[in-house]
Amino acid sequence: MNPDHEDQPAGPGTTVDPGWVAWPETDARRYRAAGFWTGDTFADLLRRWAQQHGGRTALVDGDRRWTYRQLDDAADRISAGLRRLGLRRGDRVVLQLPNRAEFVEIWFGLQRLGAVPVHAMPGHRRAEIAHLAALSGAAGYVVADRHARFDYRTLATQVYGERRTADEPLRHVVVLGDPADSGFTSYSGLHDGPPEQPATADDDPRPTAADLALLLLSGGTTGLPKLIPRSHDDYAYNARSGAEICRLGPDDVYLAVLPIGFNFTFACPGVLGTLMAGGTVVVAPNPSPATAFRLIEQERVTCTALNPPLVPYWFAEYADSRPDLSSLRFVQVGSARLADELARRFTPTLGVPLQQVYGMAEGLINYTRLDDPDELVCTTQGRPGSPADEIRVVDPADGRPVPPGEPGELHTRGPYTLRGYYRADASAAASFTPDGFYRTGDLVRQLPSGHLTVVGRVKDQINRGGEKIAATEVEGHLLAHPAVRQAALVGVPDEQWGEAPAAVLVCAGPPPTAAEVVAFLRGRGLAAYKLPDRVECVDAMPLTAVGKIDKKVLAQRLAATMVTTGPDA
Ligand code: J2J
Repeated sequence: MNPDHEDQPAGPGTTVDPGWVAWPETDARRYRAAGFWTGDTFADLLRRWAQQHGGRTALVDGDRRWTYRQLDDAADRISAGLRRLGLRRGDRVVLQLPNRAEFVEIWFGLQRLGAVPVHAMPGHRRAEIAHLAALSGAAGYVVADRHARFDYRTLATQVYGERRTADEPLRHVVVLGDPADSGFTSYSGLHDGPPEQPATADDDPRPTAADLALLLLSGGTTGLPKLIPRSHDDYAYNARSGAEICRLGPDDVYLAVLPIGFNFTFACPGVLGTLMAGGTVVVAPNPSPATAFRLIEQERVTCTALNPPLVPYWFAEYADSRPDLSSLRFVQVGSARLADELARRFTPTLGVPLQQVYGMAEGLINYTRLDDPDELVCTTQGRPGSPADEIRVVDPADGRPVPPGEPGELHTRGPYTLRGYYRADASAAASFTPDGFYRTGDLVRQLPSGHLTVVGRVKDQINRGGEKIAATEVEGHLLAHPAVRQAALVGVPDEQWGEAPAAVLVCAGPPPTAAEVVAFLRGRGLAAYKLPDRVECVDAMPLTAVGKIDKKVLAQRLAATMVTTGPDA
């Protein structure tokens, strides 16, 4: 706990970055007084963990291991290297690395510099990265050389070309691995330099815990995806509350299976929560169940987090290879709705307790508790992680609370839920109520115990097994096709992903084939998970009473003409 933290003012003006909306001072005071916000920055936290747990293992990646002291030392070196390069406190840096321990090293290196990591996913391509870089005004971009048969240096060259002459130029690209002839900075060069910070005339004051610590990408509903500002205070609490709920301690070993920069993997309680508890983080180089099982046995992993599509693969691989999973205390499943039927089979099949997690990068995280009765664990997506999380379940039409137990839209406010998007335009205000509740766009029912069941969605988003697709973003790209006059992206049921995107188009002249549409979207630099699995051309769109494209009707029509591949087909 930082003894000065009570004196730190919150609100605009305290941060070097005016792009985000801080909590009102009255709430900030309350969160500090209750001990939720401790006044520690991530740079301070890592230093303290190194003092407390120095020789213990913090990180494992293949046969490479980092003690807490080594991780702390790496953060110093990287911070000094980034500073030599010309990066400064407050600079935003897009971080796009696969599951490698270096993600954690550089994340803390950026924190030590006071720079702000912007979490990108490995699947993101030019459209997403250029948008992230522009919206955040990123000065830096960190990539791996190659991963999963994709050359990130080519992507970085494109983005750098677009952004280097912008008002807020992208100045530096760092490559983990071989920069080849890209001309970019090599990560090892940064890492292997002296740990001393070169003193400069403009030596920046240290960031405070009320400052912006990182930016996460929202799933998006309208327009282009937005950036979520997270402060040190709020994000550290996000991880700590998760660690307390999961009772993490120094003997815990967390396996990062999902992308490490995903909020779920990184801080719920994930990587940060495990480090806070003095435990060990093991990085899985790929999400396959065979890899996970091998690492669980080798490293005696105690907990991990999955998305629902992985669950049947775990069942199948378990039946085949019968691994020893006895070290696992629990497995978290979240990011999309886990079918009750799979939830019920989870523990009988794998012999491991299940924890459902329903969270969002915007803040609120719900967890089923480790001692909850089976019925709650198998049919709900948990209850809020903090006693200070405020929940309202309302009629989306008028915002009035629905009767207890009835479905309604979830609105929430609390010590780790944002009050506004980063550098948001006026349309983003619609995501919040006048009294600062975030409108999640999720339809839930709340039980008397406080547990929430996710029953649907009012936002125009498709959840492809945990990967979120903002329909309007893809529609914008579809409309750029010369033959397309109208476009709608809708979610259709999918056996593997739960839900998958389908595009419905009204075209002028001969309609493009599905393959042409997908190639066109790829050419525009869209991530593969956003590409429609199905493309249908129609003469006219069904319209609602107010003249909008009726996506409910479209979804019904698509479902009615689904190609069934089951035994009854
Ligand atoms: C149904 N829908 C869910 C669940 C998320 C932990 C866990 C997940 C995320 C995440 C996260 C769901 N059942 N169990 O950041 O820290 C849908 C909801 C929600 C949206 C948020 C974390 N868990 N969802 O998924 O920002 O629609 O965060 O509003 O990517 O995912 O997506 P995202």
